[in-house]
Amino acid sequence: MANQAMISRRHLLAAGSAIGAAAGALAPAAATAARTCGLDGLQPTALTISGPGIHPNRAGLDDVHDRLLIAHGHRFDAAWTCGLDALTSLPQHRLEARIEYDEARHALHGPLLETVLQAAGLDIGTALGQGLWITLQALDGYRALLPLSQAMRWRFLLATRMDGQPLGMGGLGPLWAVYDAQAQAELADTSWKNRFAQSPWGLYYLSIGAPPAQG
Ligand SMILES: Nc1nc2c(c(=O)[nH]1)N[C@H]1C(S)=C(S)[C@@H](COP(=O)(O)O)O[C@H]1N2
Ligand SMILES: [Mo]
Repeated sequence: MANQAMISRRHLLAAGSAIGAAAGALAPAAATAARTCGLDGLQPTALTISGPGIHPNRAGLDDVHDRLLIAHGHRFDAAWTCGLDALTSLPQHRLEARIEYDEARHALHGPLLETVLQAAGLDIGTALGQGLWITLQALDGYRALLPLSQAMRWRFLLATRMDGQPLGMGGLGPLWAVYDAQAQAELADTSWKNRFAQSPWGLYYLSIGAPPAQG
């Protein structure tokens, strides 16, 4: 663990301008977030998280590199980002749940959303106290928006594997935000298919923010 942290720090220091500069300005809690995700420039970004309480390890949106985020209408001045290896090196959770597509039970593995948000520096208690919401943005443009309190109550998993197989691009992956839809009492009156509306496959971006304005 200590060794891993050292390697990550070395990568971080070698990673140069934006990341190095951000790391220099970080408080101790944020250093943990940065350590969790040593960007060595070899792994593509798999997940980006922005919003109040997130400890950034990258700068704001860049017109050249962030095409999909921009196309999907997202804006931020700083964010936390990491590759798939960093996510699979976090504590892993196993969820066995009946999924929508074949209505069969499958074993899903990956870090809990809560764990990932904490790795990104978020103080969950503070965020819940502020009544914040979370947006889960998928590659195809689909997005789910729900109170963070609901996402924590449903114990969202960011699955990277199903039945042992990595989830991939073109399928449900590389990240699939899932929960046990059958186990949620508040979904009992919802039709089977509609219980999965908050479960974006191809997840690539999370945004923490204020509740949506009442329409
Ligand atoms: N990326 C992505 N995830 C998604 C959706 C989608 O269109 N794209 N649809 C949602 C909805 S409304 C439901 S009911 C389930 C199943 O939708 P699907 O058949 O489009 O996967 O996935 C959810 N996750
Ligand atoms: Mo749906």
